[in-house]
Amino acid sequence: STDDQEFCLREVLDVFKSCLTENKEVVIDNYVAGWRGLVRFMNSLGSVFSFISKDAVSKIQVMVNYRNGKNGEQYATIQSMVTYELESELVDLAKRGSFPESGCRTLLRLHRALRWLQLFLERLRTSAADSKTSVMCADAYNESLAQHHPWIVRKAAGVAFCALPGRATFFEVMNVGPPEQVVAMLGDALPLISEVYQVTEDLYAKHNLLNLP
Ligand code: 1Q0
Repeated sequence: STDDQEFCLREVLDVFKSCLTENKEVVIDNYVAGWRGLVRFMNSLGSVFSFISKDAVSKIQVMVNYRNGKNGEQYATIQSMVTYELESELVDLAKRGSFPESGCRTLLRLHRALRWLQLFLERLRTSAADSKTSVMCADAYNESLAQHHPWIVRKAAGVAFCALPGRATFFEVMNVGPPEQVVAMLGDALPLISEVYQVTEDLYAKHNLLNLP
């Protein structure tokens, strides 16, 4: 709904809000749209982050391709995707093999990154004016995604974090208004992001999919 200049983080986070249906299914189109918005935000921070956004973009594209494919209806929600791919045996469960880009494993990578986002935004929300974004980002990363990344990726991520702009610039780029408003917006958005995260986490746990290769 917005072009590149008109980035507003509130709108992006609202997309995540709209992911959950009444019976708590996660709508993949909205989930993917939320990630698109985040990637746009990340790209506006500079080219140091492009190795991160490239990977996110390629995973987004995998999901979009499933949606547009002949079994697109099966990929309407994360729940329907899990049921479909498991019943049709389209997932490499123990080691990578015939289905290196299953919807289940691809979405799991984004899901883990959503945990990072949740932790990072929570730190930003409660941070003091002089807090360092690089430290908040690294702490959130170490608590989440880092556990799934090899050493070389962790190293590169650490370098990228040092290039993050300070808290004030960050808040400005969000385009939400003065810091008080950013904090309030994050307070509204975070519980919904957490809910999307938790619903997905519970689903994956129930089907034993949290460690897909
Ligand atoms: C703003 C700073 C962004 C920092 C993002 C932290 C994540 C660092 C991740 C670095 C690794 C990326 C390189 C590729 C890794 C893949 O190997 C890995 C696994 O996939 P696979 O196929 O090899 O098994 N991929 C992933 O783990 C997916 C990583 C996706 C990261 C997507 C991050 C996009 C985030 C954007 C949010 C922008 C900031 C929002 C903040 C808004 C509020 C101020």
